[in-house]
Amino acid sequence: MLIKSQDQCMQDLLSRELTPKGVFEGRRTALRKLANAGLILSATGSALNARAQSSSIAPGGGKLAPLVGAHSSVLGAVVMEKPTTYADASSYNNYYEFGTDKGDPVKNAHTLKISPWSIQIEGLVKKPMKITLEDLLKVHPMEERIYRMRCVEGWSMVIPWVGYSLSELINKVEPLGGAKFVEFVSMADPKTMPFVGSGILDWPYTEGLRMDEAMHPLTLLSFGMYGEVLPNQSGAPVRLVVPWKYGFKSAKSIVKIRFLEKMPATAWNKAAANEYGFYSNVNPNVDHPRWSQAGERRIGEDGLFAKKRKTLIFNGYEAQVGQLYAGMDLQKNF
Ligand SMILES: Nc1nc2c(c(=O)[nH]1)N[C@H]1C(S)=C(S)[C@@H](COP(=O)(O)O)O[C@H]1N2
Ligand SMILES: [Mo]
Repeated sequence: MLIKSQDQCMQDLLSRELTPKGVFEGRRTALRKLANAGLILSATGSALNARAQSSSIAPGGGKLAPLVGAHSSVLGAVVMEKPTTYADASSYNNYYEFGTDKGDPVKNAHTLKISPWSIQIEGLVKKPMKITLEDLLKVHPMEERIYRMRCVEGWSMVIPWVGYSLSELINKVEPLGGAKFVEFVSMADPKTMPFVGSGILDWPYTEGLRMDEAMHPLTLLSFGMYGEVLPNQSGAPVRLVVPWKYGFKSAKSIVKIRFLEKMPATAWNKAAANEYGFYSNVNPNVDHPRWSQAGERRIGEDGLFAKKRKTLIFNGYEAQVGQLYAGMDLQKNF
């Protein structure tokens, strides 16, 4: 995991904005908004800059600055693997609201209306609030984090996200003592999302984390990837990224966050409880009932007949998150 300084990050966003090729008007406007929000922050972002003095490698043929002594603010979480290309990460997606084929979201998600946007925060918190996207962007300086992403289906990518730790937002709303779980609710608009209303899942798409998982610094509230605002198919304008769990835990296009005493139901758990547990930590030793989880196909890297990579426990983040599950039976709490 790499974390870039605020200034570097916004410089990259701005320089990308000046790139004429492949940058269409809608993205330019959105990008300008994100950059403006970031620039307001940069005056107060010096603490972060001191903590994470780093820049980043150029992922996926992008225009980012070369790596200069980068280090992570979460020790040991540096991913040295080659990032997936932007083309792959933005065209091979799971976003069932827009269809179930990997190529459906990129084709269909242009209808997603990402402005205006806000997240309703409610439940067991001292300060429930409806926070607009503009205010969300200002909660904390943006960081770039390069994470592995492992889908439960047996494929993986390496993606440079832009965002900040979800804990920064959680601290702002001051959870009450009784809050033990956090639920995330995705947008579900049948007018703009062709598969909402289909029987595939119980819409809206919902996910959940235990409070300590939600507060873990690796858990990212993401607004961008590859130095740009999120494309719609990747969960614009704001999504979760929980890198040690199967991809479906990382809910896209979030409109509501609820703090709860009890473990919430989740969309995939409701659809098939024996296949998709609440925890869904990446684990090569716990097979899916219908397939092995011991290996994975890295998108863009493997040919059709190439050998799979070995899947790592907690997706390679055991040093950071292993202690969250100390003493737990991971076969039972899958
Ligand atoms: N709202 C919503 N969020 C979602 C999904 C979805 O269908 N709807 N798919 C999940 C799954 S299965 C995966 S693997 C990741 C994929 O993220 P990506 O397309 O950005 O790689 O998003 C997750 N978040
Ligand atoms: Mo997935």
